Amino acid sequence: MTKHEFRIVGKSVKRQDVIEKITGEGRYTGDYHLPGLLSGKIKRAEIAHARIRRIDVSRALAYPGVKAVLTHHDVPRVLHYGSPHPRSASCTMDQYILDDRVRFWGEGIAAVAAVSEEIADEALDLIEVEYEPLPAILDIDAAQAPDAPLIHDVGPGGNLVIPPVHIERGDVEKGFAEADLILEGEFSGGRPVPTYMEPNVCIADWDGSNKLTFWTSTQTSFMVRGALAEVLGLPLNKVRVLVDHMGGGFGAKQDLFQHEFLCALLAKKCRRPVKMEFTRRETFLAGRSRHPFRLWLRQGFRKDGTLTAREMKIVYESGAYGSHSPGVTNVGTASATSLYRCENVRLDGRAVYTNTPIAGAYRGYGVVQTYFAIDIQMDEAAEKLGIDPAGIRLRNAVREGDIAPSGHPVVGYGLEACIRHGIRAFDWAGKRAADRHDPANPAIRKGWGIGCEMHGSSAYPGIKEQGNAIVRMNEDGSVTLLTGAAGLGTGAHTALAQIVAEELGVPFETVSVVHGDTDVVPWDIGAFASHTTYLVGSAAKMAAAELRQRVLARAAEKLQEKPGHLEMVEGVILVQGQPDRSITVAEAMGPSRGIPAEHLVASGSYMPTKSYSFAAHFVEVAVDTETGIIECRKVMPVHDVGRVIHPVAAQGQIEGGIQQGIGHTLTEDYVIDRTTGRSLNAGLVDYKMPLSMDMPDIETVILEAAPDPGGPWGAKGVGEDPIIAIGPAIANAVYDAIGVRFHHYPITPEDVLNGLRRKAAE
Ligand code: SMO
Repeated sequence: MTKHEFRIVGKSVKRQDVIEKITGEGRYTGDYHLPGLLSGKIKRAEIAHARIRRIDVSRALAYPGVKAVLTHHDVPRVLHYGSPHPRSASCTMDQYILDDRVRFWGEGIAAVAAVSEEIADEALDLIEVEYEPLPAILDIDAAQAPDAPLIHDVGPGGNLVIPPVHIERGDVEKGFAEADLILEGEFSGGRPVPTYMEPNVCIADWDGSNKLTFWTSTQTSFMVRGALAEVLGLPLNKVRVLVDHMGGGFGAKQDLFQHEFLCALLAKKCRRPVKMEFTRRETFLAGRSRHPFRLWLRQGFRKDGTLTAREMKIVYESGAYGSHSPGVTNVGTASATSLYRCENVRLDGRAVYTNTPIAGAYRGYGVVQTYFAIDIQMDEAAEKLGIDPAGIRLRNAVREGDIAPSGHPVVGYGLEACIRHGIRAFDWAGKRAADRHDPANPAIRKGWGIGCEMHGSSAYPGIKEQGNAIVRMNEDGSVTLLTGAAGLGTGAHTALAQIVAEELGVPFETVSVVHGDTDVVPWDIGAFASHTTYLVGSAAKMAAAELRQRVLARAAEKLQEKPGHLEMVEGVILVQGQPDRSITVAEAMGPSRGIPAEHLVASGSYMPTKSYSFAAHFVEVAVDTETGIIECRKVMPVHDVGRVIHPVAAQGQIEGGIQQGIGHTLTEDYVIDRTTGRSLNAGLVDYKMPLSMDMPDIETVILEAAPDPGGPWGAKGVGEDPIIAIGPAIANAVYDAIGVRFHHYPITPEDVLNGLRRKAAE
């Protein structure tokens, strides 16, 4: 099927939820109110590492309006996965709902339910805690010291979250022996936090049959259901999880959070519904950040720029609990086998516990860190060898059929197309030859940089029905799609409706989407890994194709024709070659000729293989040599998405990723005091996200260079990709502007001024 034949796919149709959202009518979890609703709050530790010697809640319990208080004495002592992936290699089981030990400043140690938020808050201050302080481990080095005290009893020891990940291919020594140039460097990065608009929120309500109804803002409703059922000792049909609109997740809302268990337990104890809503501050204290990291990279190159060997050691800082560290460490370490092809690699990846807030899944999942280092060193090699930075990338770029980090061969390969397109469209050669000075301001130096990325979506070994959809043709010809995929605000549900309408042959407006009720919708693995359109979209397409056959069979009965002679276009069923004979879908479904009205249902289940998307980002920066401020002026992100379902939604994803990436690279860092473990900037006053005025001029290019055979009409993921290449592209552009190399993020104005001073002293 060539593109011009699409009716709905590839068009930026009006998003189904857009009016309700922009008029404030759309309901989010925080908008729900139930009769008798109580407010839950969490008492948070103000110490980084300690044993709780005594916790006295009597004054809090006696406070008027307080209905229940929970401490570690009152909750089941069950270890759970910080993230709910069932028995998954992605996560560790190292958290109690409440423990008699504190492992980071801000960890929840007790919970209160009261008739109002204010009373619950006041009651927190009445809880008396006596700590026995333990030595706090507050950085990666301290965690790895030979005599370091252990933060956890579980795990392989040495404060490692999992045994080190080791990947070796080819002959690394031989590779370095063949190199004309060997580069070695150390890299690091801070702690960006996914500042979703909607702070975490949940409501728990138990009914008389001991069934729990649980509203929550999560990417993984079925995993939340599973973890709650397991910890609470309930069968799955006694836990109903509901997710309405969400104000973002960015990976962090994959986890099953402490407050979710506590909310359910408080509601049970009070026999009244309880709501727990994070403050913005709590999203920092108790949310999930990207993993801070240390990375050492050594690579060999031939004179022509060809990579001959790569050796990398990366340590991710997990914080106090494992959360997604196993997955991040595995995915992030393996990512260094690819992007730029290299036969001889030796990689070592670790994640270590520290007494700091929890790092977890965040858009770009371990890959942001490794590609930041690899793409900066690629630029250094280009300079040393006198090769153009885009040229050295074209020489080394992964190719179709190469082994991807997942171990599968790369299919749907579009990286070279992205680089080549950007070279032309950005006028790369012209820009790089241009004057670095800005005639308008003598303090400004301009620079241009490039970064590349590939990112995998989907494929979890062993789970056969990862993507599921049920499509129903109602008696009046309207269509209902049931999906378990959460809508994070990306437009994924609209894309799913487009896919169904396209495949079925009905108008887009006649398809409505039901989601987010685990009692109603088919099982879903969760909305993460950039896979909703790819994975659930494929399942929806399968379901729609089957439903189409069933509708045509019904129409054939009515028309007394063979189903094979019929086609369905925009809700009209036509007899091929007989333009005067047609009925509408509504007529086909409704009663006539003695056939009663009925609805028809079809379902689709899909097990994907790994799919990779590709991008090259071209960036222009302006560095103010007097203030040290880096301004990202222009970005041309060139993305290969295989097949675009909704261009404006895809563009929104890309622009949002660039905004987050600029934040990571230049201003965002959640800072933990390295002597006390205290959070220094938990909130949006001191944590600097880029605002609209900080945004560059973005000229997004979406290519359909290499459709993936596993996605609907070739569509691939686009969610995580845009955050990955922008960081190194900016760092490379800064070097182009001022001749100072930075191997860390965020690159602050102080760093720039210090760098310029160092350079002047050389
Ligand atoms: S960090 Mo993502 O939601 O796999």
